[in-house]
Amino acid sequence: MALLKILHYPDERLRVRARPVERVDDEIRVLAEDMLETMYAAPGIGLAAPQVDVAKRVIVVDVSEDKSDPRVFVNPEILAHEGQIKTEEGCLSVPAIYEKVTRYERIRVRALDLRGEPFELEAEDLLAVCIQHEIDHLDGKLFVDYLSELKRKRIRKKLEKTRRHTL
Ligand code: GNR
Ligand code: NI
Repeated sequence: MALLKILHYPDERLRVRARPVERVDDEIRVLAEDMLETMYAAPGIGLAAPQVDVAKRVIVVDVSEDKSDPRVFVNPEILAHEGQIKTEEGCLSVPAIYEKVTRYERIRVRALDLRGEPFELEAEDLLAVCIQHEIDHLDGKLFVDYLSELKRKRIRKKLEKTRRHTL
């Protein structure tokens, strides 16, 4: 088990489109375990591999209150969606910034599990929002991309400033 370092906006590595996993092997299983550990330690309710500088289509999610529902999705795809929901989002790669984003309210997702077996899942509300947020990371997209250019610019300036302090 290992804690991984989380990249922060505006790091360009968060903008790379992650590559599909061709074979779910031990390397992917270790990555998923390390991502779950990193997510819980943060703490967060989701994490995508590009956030820890791995350009592969792997995400982990746990929206339970007691870390009792870890889920791993390899090569996730949204097959169908319904409704819209506007919720306040945050991101471990955009620390201390919270803004409302509109997402699908219900989604049907297909992915591979850690044995490499395909599965499908219906998700709604926070779980659906979190999965959409994580899949966006796989496509190099961040929740700040849904905000106005002015808001995004303010956030970028703020994070560049705090980054200079912590370096
Ligand atoms: O911890 C997280 N909380 C959160 C809240 C609302 C919508 C999405 C999220 S995901 C975020 C962790 C993260 O950055 N995942 O990529
Ligand atoms: Ni995020």
